[in-house]
Amino acid sequence: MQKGLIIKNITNTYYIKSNEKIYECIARGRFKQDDIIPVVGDNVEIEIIDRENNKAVIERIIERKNFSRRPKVANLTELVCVISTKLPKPDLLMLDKQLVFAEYLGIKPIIVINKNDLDKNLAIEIEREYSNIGYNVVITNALTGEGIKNIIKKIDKDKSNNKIVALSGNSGVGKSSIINSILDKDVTIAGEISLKNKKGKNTTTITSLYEVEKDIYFVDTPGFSTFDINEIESANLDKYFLDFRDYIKECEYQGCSHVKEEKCGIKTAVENGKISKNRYDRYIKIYEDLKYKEEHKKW
Ligand SMILES: Nc1nc2c(ncn2[C@@H]2O[C@H](COP(=O)(O)OP(=O)(O)OP(=O)(O)O)[C@@H](O)[C@H]2O)c(=O)[nH]1
Ligand SMILES: [Mg+2]
Ligand SMILES: [Zn+2]
Repeated sequence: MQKGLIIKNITNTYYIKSNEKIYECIARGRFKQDDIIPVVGDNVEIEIIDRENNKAVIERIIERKNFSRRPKVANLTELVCVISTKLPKPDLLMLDKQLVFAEYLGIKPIIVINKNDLDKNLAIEIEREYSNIGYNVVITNALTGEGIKNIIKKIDKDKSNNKIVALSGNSGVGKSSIINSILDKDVTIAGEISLKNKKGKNTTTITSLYEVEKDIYFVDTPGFSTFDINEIESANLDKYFLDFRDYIKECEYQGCSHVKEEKCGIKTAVENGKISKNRYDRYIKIYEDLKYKEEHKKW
């Protein structure tokens, strides 16, 4: 048995990187029975069945550190949350949702403010707001490459594990442009088609990992610009707002939702200017959205 990483999945075929080779694999039938299917990002054990043609079978999925349902990816280590200063204008509600999702997965978010050429002052303003909370923020121009290397610099390289980095952000903010700029060339995995075509548009329609540096992979998730946060429970949402953490304990009621309750530490912190009113308002929006979906869920 040999360990490997699923770098690509097309329906029932998996491409697994193991000892610097790519194996074409199928999964053992029992995974389906157990209602678990291997996904890109999974660490697996494989048994080689045809050494000449690099064919193998997935025998075991090693326990996942985290899992995203939509898009399906396992073991993310970093989430790069991208917004742009203009075209489209910054969607901070979406940004906060993605930051919350990163906390939920237990991974590090990196905020990228792209298209700094279109409104530098706005980029700096947003950078200030989020770095004050404690987030890592990088300002970029994906067309010139300015700031792009700083994204890679923010990725922890201390651990020996693979880094699996996903980008999220509304359509048009520049995710593909950022990946292309990082790669600085058309990257191919074992004869795989290139990540971009002449227009720089994504041509792949399957989830794949692209190795941008040794053991640092970027996930390409075509068809998904942002991660679905609906699996987060509204009651846990406050824990994923970093700037709320110090004040939750001052709420009179345990399980305070910080919406209508009196004697709420979060509301007091907003009044005293310790938490930004805008962040609080976005918390309420996300909270009510999750709550509504919980109440209208069809089982
Ligand atoms: N001015 C400017 N334009 C940029 C920058 N980065 C990307 N663009 C342009 O913005 C447009 C959208 O960029 P994409 O990289 O396709 O955006 P995306 O986030 O991948 O969009 P989807 O794939 O639809 O989710 C393209 O026309 C890019 O050339 C930038 O830093 N400055
Ligand atoms: Mg794109
Ligand atoms: Zn409260």
